[in-house]
Amino acid sequence: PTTLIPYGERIKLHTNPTAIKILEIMNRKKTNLAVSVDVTTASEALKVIKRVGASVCMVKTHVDIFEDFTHEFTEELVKLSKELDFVIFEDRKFADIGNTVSLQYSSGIHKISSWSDLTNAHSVPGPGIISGLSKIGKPLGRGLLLLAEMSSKGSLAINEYTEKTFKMVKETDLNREFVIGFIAQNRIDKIELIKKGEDYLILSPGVGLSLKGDSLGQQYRTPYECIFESGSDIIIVGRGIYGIEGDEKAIKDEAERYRQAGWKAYEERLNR
Ligand code: S5P
Repeated sequence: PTTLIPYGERIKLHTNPTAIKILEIMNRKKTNLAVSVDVTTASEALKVIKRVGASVCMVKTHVDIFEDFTHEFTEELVKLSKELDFVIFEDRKFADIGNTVSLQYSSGIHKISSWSDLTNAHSVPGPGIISGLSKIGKPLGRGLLLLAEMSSKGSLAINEYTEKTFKMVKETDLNREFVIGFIAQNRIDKIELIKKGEDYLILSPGVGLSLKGDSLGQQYRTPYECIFESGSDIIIVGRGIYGIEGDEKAIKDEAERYRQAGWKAYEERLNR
């Protein structure tokens, strides 16, 4: 199965430039950690990114949270992504018809497609959402993840919904030219795809080393549970890292602690 193949050897199974870039960075920096920077100002986000950048393969944003969003922020973010070697993932969770999402992706205040390597979408509208986003993102070498499962309590994205999301991708984007993986809690590409040279990236949010949950339905698992037990490829950590009490160094150290935990779980998985 995919989970026994090193990240570096999975590069050749992809053609999408963003998928290749992610796996190359993971391999080079020995990290399967993505940090989610859900703070309310762009200036605070940049501070966090500078502290965690060395430990991550990916920085995830919700730019619609920022009170002070400007394109100077995205320019600075792109610059940092090159200097510190990570990909940018705007967690936009598109959920509309193809025509609308293509406009939301390319236009408006945020112009997400112009700076974000990766974004994501719900499968609820059907395959048109993939086509709409692909029209904009594919020519730019961007990647898309579909949400097949969620970390929150009571999520409706389970069982048949999850399976149908996976099938939708297989049927809509035959050669994985744009959809490079899924947000999921488990390895959902259970079929022995790898034999056919097919590979998807599984990214799991809801990760904490000591956090157990919040009052709004979030549920956490450890890096070990995600990577070793569930076969996920990348852990997404938000409050567990940027929310840590302490000085500047505390965030940097915490990111490094999660990187090590995630990488150790991956190495154990390979040697299983
Ligand atoms: O199912 C999901 C999907 C996502 S992308 N559950 C999630 O929590 N997320 C996102 O991951 C969420 O929007 C947030 O940005 C991050 C988790 O943050 P944390 O602070 O709970 O680690």
